[in-house]
Amino acid sequence: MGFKVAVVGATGNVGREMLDILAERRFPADEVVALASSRSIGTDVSYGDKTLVCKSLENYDFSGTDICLMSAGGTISKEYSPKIGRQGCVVIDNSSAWRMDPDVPLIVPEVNADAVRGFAKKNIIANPNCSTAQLVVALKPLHDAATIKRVVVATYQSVSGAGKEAMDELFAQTRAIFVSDSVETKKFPKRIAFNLIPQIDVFMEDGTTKEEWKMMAETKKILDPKIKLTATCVRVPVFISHAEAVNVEFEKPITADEARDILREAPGVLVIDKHEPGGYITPHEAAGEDATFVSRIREDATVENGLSFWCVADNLRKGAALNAVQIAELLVNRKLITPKRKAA
Ligand code: A2P
Ligand code: 11C
Repeated sequence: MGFKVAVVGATGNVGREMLDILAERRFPADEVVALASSRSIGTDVSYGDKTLVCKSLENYDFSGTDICLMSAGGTISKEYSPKIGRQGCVVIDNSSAWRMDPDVPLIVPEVNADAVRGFAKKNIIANPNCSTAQLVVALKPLHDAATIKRVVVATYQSVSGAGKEAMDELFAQTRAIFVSDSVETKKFPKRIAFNLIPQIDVFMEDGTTKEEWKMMAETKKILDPKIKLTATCVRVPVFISHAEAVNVEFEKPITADEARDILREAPGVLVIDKHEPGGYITPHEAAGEDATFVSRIREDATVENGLSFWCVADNLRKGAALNAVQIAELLVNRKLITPKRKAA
């Protein structure tokens, strides 16, 4: 018998991607259920070559469900994930609601798979923020080789990270500018079309934004609490994939050639790094791909043991849906869960 899997937020950017990836990777599911708000009851969503009809999350009985992939935002997750967990269904949550809870593992399978063992306390496992996920995939092998002291990162984040309404806003504004119509701003604090916005999520008291804080706090929890990290997170008028300009200071010497060789062997990483025009990966090329692409690897002579690189990944896949499905695969492959429905 296979597993029964529910996808909550099945009509959203990440939820749709979760369904695609479950089908693509042939996750051993006997039954997949699509859930969203009551507004979406009856809406069709694709699961491989099948069509699922959305049901409402409210009052859904999870007692026969093994795994719930949850991507409906933090407020919904805070309310529902503990209840679902108590019904014996493991929640893999894509929101920020549980990431810093000491009883909830925060997992990127290529980086800290062993930490998943602690999931049974609440039956909740957290998926990191998209900008953190790709960063730690690239940092982990370098940290193992030369011990990271400090990271300075600037992000270039696509609008899909802010949900499907945000993608519609970039499209509508771009169109409005071309046809000389009035430009409406709803989801973003300023115009995003043909512009950049140096604010993602709300401001913290110290002037950083919550997105910048998340990158710092989540990297510490997933990779190493000793790593110092400072981020500047910027929204760019790109639909899919986040890019990051990363500068790293190490304790031990490491050359660009050594880093390139290490990254070429690293799980989840693809190095595309030719010193010629176009010899690097851009967000457009990373969209729809599973890898975290690393390019522009070079030594930084302004600090001792410094390296800089460029890192790009599909934020809806490695940054969200793919990572969540990989966590589900980890539970299955390590036999940490078994299907509730047994063979007759
Ligand atoms: P719905 O389409 O019914 O509103 P995105 O982040 O791309 O905007 O998607 C958010 C997802 O979260 C959507 O699938 C949305 O469903 C879902 N969602 C929003 N509110 C709820 C709710 N109260 N219960 C269940 N799912 C919800
Ligand atoms: C963005 N990184 O690009 C955000 C989206 O904590 O899961 C994901 C927010 C989160 O807007």
